[in-house]
Amino acid sequence: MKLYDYFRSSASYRVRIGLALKNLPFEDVMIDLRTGAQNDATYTSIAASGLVPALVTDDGAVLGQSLAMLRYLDRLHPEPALFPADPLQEAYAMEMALTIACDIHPLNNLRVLQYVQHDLGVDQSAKDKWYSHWVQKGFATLERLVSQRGGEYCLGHTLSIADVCLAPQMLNARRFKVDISAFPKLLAIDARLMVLDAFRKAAPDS
Ligand SMILES: N[C@@H](CCC(=O)N[C@@H](CS)C(=O)NCC(=O)O)C(=O)O
Repeated sequence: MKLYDYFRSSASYRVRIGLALKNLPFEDVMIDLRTGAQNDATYTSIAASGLVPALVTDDGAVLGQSLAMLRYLDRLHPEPALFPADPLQEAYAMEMALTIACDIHPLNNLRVLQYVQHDLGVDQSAKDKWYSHWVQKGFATLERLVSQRGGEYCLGHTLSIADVCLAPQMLNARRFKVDISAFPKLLAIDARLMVLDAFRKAAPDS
């Protein structure tokens, strides 16, 4: 497999965690978001969205969307399972994962931040406020959800897709200096995740 990747991309980090948890080898191809390489025709001819990650399977199929990739990998390599077999538990795990992947991350993605800053003329401090606002709003939801359903990890005591999405988003929040002190349960789960080999190996600084 080949992963089109950028070390700081949290969506890519999700997939790197999944690959590491399942111990799957892959070729890592860096697309440098700092230089805009994601918008080059050479990349958009491979990845329709011009976003990272993109996964090229062993059969040569190209997948976009980190959660679609993780679901695909989970179907092919079920251990350890990232999507609970029980339908209700799976829906709970997806609810948390999508709170991050749909309700937080897209609002704070690079192209969105660039648009609000350069096209709408928003200054740096307003942009930072925007960023923090959406992280804190989404994390408040997650903190409530893990209070009800969490344990050692986001959903009980077993790792799931929710944890795979949480750790990268926590890292992003810290990088952008968002105050996350109001989310003690998320902080505790993140601390437990970040001692796991797969999460460390997949981390941007590893
Ligand atoms: N929903 C997509 C999000 C992909 C995405 O937004 N990737 C970001 C990096 S985390 C990106 O490529 N940004 C480039 C840009 O905004 O130009 C997924 O989960 O794969």
